[in-house]
Amino acid sequence: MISCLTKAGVVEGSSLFLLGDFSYSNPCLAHIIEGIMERAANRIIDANFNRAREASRVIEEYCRFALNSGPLTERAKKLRHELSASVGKLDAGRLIAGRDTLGDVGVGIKVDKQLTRGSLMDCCTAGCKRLTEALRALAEVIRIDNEPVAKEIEKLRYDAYTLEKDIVLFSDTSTKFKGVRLYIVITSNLPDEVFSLARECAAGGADCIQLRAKDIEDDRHFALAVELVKICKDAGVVSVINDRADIAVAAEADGVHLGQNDLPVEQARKLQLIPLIIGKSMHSLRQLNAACAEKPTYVSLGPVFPTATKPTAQAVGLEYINDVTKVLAGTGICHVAIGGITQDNVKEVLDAGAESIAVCSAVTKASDPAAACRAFKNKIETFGKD
Ligand code: TZP
Ligand code: MG
Repeated sequence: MISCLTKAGVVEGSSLFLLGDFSYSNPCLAHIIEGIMERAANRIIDANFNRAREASRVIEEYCRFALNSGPLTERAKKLRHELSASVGKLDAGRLIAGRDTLGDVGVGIKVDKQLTRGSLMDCCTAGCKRLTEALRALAEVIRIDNEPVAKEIEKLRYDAYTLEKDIVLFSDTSTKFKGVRLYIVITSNLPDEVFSLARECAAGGADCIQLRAKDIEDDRHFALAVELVKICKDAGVVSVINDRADIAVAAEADGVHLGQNDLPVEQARKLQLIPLIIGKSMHSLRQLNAACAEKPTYVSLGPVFPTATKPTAQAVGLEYINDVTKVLAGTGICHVAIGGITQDNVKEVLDAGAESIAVCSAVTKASDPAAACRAFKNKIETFGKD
């Protein structure tokens, strides 16, 4: 099967030492060496096929059970199946015949920290590294005898790199956003007002604060964003900038919130220097598929009720919240319900299936914004426990 392997063979442990391109005077010896090298190649293919399959299964389980992301799970699964299909084109009998786990000299060899796994993400990262290493080893050895299959394996290696990147971006941003239950939108372009509100909301337990500054020059907008991000970072609160991906990136905010007429999610993502939380407004079921296809970190659903903060927008109602949150379950995309939410109606919104609540005027126009945040947070956190 792998005849050319013998050309540069160095066979240890069998008392045969050969270097260079030999023409064997003894056909019997040549035949033996050829067999030994073919077996070695089959062992490498068998071991790395198993390694790659197992690694892709770890990745798939992480996407499925930790990230709860259907699309990423599907990609990991597809990669595993394509790998099996490619290796399935080789001679399975020879591969398994070469297996010698007990005689494998590499089994007991360990290096420091090799097995360090501090989190599920570490398991996934280790799986991604192992997968691409195994795919590289597979392609190298398979190429000796079967260039078309080697090419398929190489393509899978590039798919694996892209999958790893998408998992890290998704994992980083959605993990950060998953902790957000109370999201405060500060609609103002006045520095003193923005900063004092941000401090009070952070003190009151807001998990995320969005700067929604309209009618403002870029330089002033940027300065507002920088200070807001600082306040949020100091308080351990997620910071989001409305409308402007460029300002969000330049101010090193955690995220940007995009409306239907803002930059598309994909283009905003291209600007990121670190994984950027990307939110997208969704006002109707009709926009659901398009919004999901863009793979934002979260979508905002609203306005749930009519609101003076966005007077031209049509209220979507509680049934819509119920419908959309059901569809979003299993996509890995988070959501916040927004629009006209007060302490009197927040329970209805949670009842309808919302897990996170975004509030503007009921907090920012309250006489004590920190106390208003505290009251909202308490209602959200105790929901379903009474
Ligand atoms: N998007 C949909 S409704 C809304 C936005 C920005 C405004 C929410 O403000 P409020 O005062 O909480 O109704
Ligand atoms: Mg906008």
